[in-house]
Order: sequence, then structure tokens, then C-alpha cells
Amino acid sequence: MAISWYPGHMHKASKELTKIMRETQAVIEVLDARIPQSSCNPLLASIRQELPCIRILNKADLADNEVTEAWRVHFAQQKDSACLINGRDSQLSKADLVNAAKRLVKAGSKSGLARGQLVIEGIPNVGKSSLLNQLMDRKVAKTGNEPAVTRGQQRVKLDDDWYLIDTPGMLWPKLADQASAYRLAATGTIRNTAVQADDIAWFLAELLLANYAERLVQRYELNDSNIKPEQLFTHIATLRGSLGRGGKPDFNKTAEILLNDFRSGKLGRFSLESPPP
Ligand SMILES: Nc1nc2c(ncn2[C@@H]2O[C@H](COP(=O)(O)OP(=O)(O)OP(=O)(O)O)[C@@H](O)[C@H]2O)c(=O)[nH]1
Ligand SMILES: [Mg+2]
Repeated sequence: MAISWYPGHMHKASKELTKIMRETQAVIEVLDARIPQSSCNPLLASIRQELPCIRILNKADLADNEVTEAWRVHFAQQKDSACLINGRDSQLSKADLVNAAKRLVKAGSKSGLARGQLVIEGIPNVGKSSLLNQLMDRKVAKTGNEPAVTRGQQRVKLDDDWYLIDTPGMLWPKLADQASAYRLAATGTIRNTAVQADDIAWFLAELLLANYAERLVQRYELNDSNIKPEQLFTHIATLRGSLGRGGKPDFNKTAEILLNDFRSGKLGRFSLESPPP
């Protein structure tokens, strides 16, 4: 199955983002710590152009700590940028973000002034609006466990010097790298209606069996880690009662179980991509 998802509101969001760049001092790109490469939107680099960038490796509570730290070091070495880690177990504060912005903006400013507007951007469902709420310590933006919850920009006053804008999640028109597209779908970036759950879960099963088989053995009480996706599906279906007609696994229901266990962190912490050596 070829994955492609670029609804009309994302085209509009991209135009609206371009419009506010002239009044923006730094961009905050929220990445998924489990897939920092696949969750990096190539369109955003061309929209942001020379502006400093603070990358946030988000949902770090769902990723492997060591790999996330390696990604942080990798991104921190890039020009005009900073990289911070955020997750349910390592929450950034307003001061952490403001300090990073001040350092970056001051370094690039002729006047030495560091104040203005920061814009949060990133792929759908990566946690942009949740981050805004966390920094403000109150619910100012709507959040939800599905992509395309935020449909318009929202500007809030962060402190006396800084404003912060939340934006709708954006993908790009053609997901040329289909392995990345599958990783985006497995982590919940693409609307369920635009993909087939059993196809995505099959991809995830192959990936987890190859790299994290012991986790699957523990979670699903497998006797053997050396199995194929089909055997894993049959086992999960028997264990969790998602059998269909003739006692065969209901592939859709079983796929949902595997995807939910993975996305919610019930299977443990996973990093699906490592930085280049
Ligand atoms: N485990 C975990 N879940 C998170 C974290 N941050 C956000 N979430 C969850 O991710 C889901 C999406 O969060 P949102 O803040 O709505 O994501 P968004 O990037 O604003 O999404 P769009 O507006 O659709 O682009 C919600 O269910 C959040 O609870 C995190 O650090 N860890
Ligand atoms: Mg949002």
C-alpha cells in the first residue's frame, strides 16, 4: 500500500506559516523522539530558511533514552540550532525554552536584543499543543490522540519578552520514502482512515521482531522469539480474544491491539531510528 496523506487544511497551514516567518525570531520544531528523522518535515526547512531552530525531541518517555541522547547530540551540532528533550518523565519548563531561545536569538542579532515571537511547528499528533499547555501550565490549546486536532494558529504570551504560536500539524504532499511513511503511520501521525491498520501493524511487527523480539516475548508471553509476523498475530489474537471466524485471527482487531500497545507505551520504549554514525 502506498501511503500519502495531505489534506487541504495542511496546504493552508503551510501558507499561513510562511506568512508569519517575517515577524518570527526562532522556530521550535517538535520531532517524535522515536523517529527523529522521519518526523522531520522537509518543507519546514525551506519555510524557516535562516531562522534559528530549537528542535524538541518529544514523547521521549516512549523512546529509548540512550538513542534519544545520541540524537540530541547530533542535532545540537547543527548551525544556529539547539536541541532539547521533552516527555512525560522529563518535562521542559518555560524557563528552559526561553533560555534556549535567548541564547540562539542573541547570537544572531546585531542589536544584541533577544525578544519576540517563537513558532511551534511539526508533524501532526507529535505533541505541539500539549507542549504549549505544559509550558503555560494550563490548558490553552485543544489536544487529542489523533492527527489534525489543531486547525488554526494560536498565539499566547509566554512572558514579558516572548510570544509563542501553536500551529496545525503538517506533512508534505508526497511521502516519497515509504519506509518513513510507514514509521509515521505506526507512531500515529497519519489518520487511521488514510491507511490500513493491518498493513501498518504488519510492518511494525516485522520491525519489532527484528530489533526488540525479547520485549514481545515478555509482553505477549511468547515461547519463542524467532517467529514471523503471522505467528505473532495468531498468538496475540488467541491471547487477547481477537479471533474471527473459524478461530483465525481477526487481522484488523489484532492490528489495532498491537498498534495501541505500541503507541501507548505498554510495550515499552522504542527508538525506530538512530542518528548517522
Ligand atoms: N507519551 C506521551 N504522549 C504525549 C506527549 N506529548 C503529547 N502526547 C500525546 O500525544 C497526543 C497528541 O498531542 P497534541 O498536543 O494534540 O499533538 P499536536 O502535535 O498538537 O497534534 P495536531 O494539532 O493534530 O497537529 C495526545 O494524546 C497527547 O496526550 C509526550 O511527551 N509523551
Ligand atoms: Mg495541536
